[in-house]
Amino acid sequence: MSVTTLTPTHPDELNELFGQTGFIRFEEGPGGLPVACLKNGHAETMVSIYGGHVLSYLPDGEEPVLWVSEKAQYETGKAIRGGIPIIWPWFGASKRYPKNPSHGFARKLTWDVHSARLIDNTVPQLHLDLQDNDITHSLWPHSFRLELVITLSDKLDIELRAINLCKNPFDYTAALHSYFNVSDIKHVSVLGLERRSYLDQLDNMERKIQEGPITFTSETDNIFYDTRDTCRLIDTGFGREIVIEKHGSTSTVVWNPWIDKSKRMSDFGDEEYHNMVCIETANAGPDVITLNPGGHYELCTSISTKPL
Ligand code: TA6
Repeated sequence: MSVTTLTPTHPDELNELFGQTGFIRFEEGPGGLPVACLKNGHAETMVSIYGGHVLSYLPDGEEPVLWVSEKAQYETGKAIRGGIPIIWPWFGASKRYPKNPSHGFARKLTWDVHSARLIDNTVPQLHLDLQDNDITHSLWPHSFRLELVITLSDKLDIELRAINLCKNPFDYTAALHSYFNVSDIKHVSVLGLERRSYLDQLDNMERKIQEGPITFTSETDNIFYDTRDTCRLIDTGFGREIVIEKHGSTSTVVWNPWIDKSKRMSDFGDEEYHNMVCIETANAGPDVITLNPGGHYELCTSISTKPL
């Protein structure tokens, strides 16, 4: 069952329609997938039209902020390991449709380019859409539109707007599943979730409380809920902190697969867990969003860096 997109996917046609000389350019990316490259005086970012997937964020003169596995697969029908996968309309396994793929379908479909523009002649902004189609209907019986707006200023801003086009309400969970690049997992800590409650996905979703800063000595897979807090990823090896602000999100998921799970994933190098950590801006676990007919809801994350 194939679905064609509303807009072209060849870079030449996309540049003709949406290119912004010097700021937004469409190219053939990894695996031949069409990507949009956004750049300004501070940084550059690459976005795969397939999956609506931010692949990189590189502030000038810095180590990459996002991590992508060297074993990532860039094939339609597969999720790209790294960057910022769009998790929608369910986080993890679907309770209602348990046979459906984990983490929903949005990251495994080609999105449409809605528009590309330059704000104040310096800030490139890309807007992608995903509309319900035969494939989504076979997995989830609702009409919707997702609008993904990516803005590159001195921060990387990502807004995922969900719109209910049905005659009935629907529930969903979601995440901007950000993989961050770190010098070494032993040299990092996460601030901002102290004293927050979380569900431990490795301990039968046991409810626990985070005492101090999060550090990593084994597989970690925690859904913090009822938190609107900004997180800070402190990396003493790179001498920087990554600041993860958020809006429209009451969950933050923190994940490192560590040794055994890394080995079980074919698109994840056995030793790559040393150099990544996921801090995901989400609405997951008990934080379910209900959209009424015609309603919309925005999940937003804003990523920036600061020297330590
Ligand atoms: O966000 C953490 C998590 O739910 C982990 O349990 C792990 O499964 C990760 O997502 C990656 O999931 P994926 O389906 O992309 O392999």
